[in-house]
Order: sequence, then C-alpha cells, then structure tokens
Amino acid sequence: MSPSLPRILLTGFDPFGGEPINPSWEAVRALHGKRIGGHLVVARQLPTEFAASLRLLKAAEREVRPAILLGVGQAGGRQQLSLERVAINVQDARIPDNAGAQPIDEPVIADGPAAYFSTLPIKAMLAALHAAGVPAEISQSAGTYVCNHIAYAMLHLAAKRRGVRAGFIHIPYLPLQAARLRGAASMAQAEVERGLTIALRTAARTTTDRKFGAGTLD
Ligand code: PCA
Repeated sequence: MSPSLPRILLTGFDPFGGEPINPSWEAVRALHGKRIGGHLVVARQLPTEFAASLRLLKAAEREVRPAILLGVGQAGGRQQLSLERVAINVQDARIPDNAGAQPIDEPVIADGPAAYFSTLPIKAMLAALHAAGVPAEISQSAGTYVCNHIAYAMLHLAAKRRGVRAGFIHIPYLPLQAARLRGAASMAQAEVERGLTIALRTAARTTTDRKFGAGTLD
C-alpha cells in the first residue's frame, strides 16, 4: 500500500442507546487499509458523544489529511443505505449521548452556516448501488443527533480545504440487532461493506454528479 495514495477518512460510531453493537463501526473497521477507487481507506471509531466525537474527528483529519471524509452511522428503523444530502447546524438530542450530554437547540459550530449540502456525488453513488443490487436511498435529513453533528463537522472541515469532499451514510440495524427488535429492518454486514465500497469507489471516481429525480413528497 503506497503511503502516497490519497486517503479516505472513514468513520463509524461506538454502540449507543442500549445496543450491544454499532453496525457502522463493524462495517467501517472491515474496510480499514483497503484500496478503493485509487484511495487508501483509513477507518476510525468515533464515540457517540457530541463533544468528544468532534475533538477526535478534528485530530483524525489533521493526522490523515484525507481527500474524502465519509461518516457512517446506525439509523435504526431505516430499511436501506441512506445517502445523506444535507447536514444542519443544530444539536437537538432526544436521548443523552454516551457521556450523558443532551444539548437542545445548540449549534454544532457557533458561527457556521445553517447547513451544508453533501459534496459527494450522491446521485451517482445511488445509481451505482442500485445497479449492483444494493438497496439505497437519498435521505433529506441526517437527524439532529451525533451523526448529523459529525456530518456537519466533516463538511465544515472539508469546506476549508481545497478539493476535499465529505458526506455521510446512515445504515440499518444488523440482523442480530433486528432479531431482538421485533419487525425492525436490517441489512447483513457483508452487504453493508459491499455497499460502502461501491459508494466510495463511485465517490472517488466521480467529480460531476449525475442528475435524476430521487426526492420525496414528505
Ligand atoms: N447513529 C446516531 C449516532 C451514532 C450512530 O451510529 C445518529 O444517527 O445520530
């Protein structure tokens, strides 16, 4: 593996909300060290904590100097890979984070813009996932918890660095979680890893996004 390859900083979270496992970290850690689309993947775990996740992200970004930042998080209840279109400058926690913090209506970055759009080619990524038979959708909201916080922070960091792009993907529960949560949707880990690989390869190779409808009425 050449140290001169451009890098992808790929993050997953530790378990939260009483779950024993977080599928985002399980999938992300499996891609650490892989070469995807001419980039070297560097995987890092972030705590599901507002303050500490931001500190760790900033330190990892300084160390890795990625060309692409992709955050991955669990979205229990979602049925497919969710390519996030937008991150908003608010923290509004329905449950306390893993450090016990529960910010309500506070900004992620005090003087930041209201929102950032993903700078990854989400439509091209969606098309590639569908072509490969991976269930995926565009999501119009990453929520207001730690994932949105990190998605916003990644886009804020990327905005300050020329040519650096960032985005966020929410993933469903793993089957072993869904087995305890009656009726919850799930996706097998191997399929999540395959999907993330396709999404990253497409992101790495696509500079101009495609244009086709993938919006919603609600
Ligand atoms: N999902 C949470 C935070 C950590 C994670 O994996 C969220 O969607 O905000």
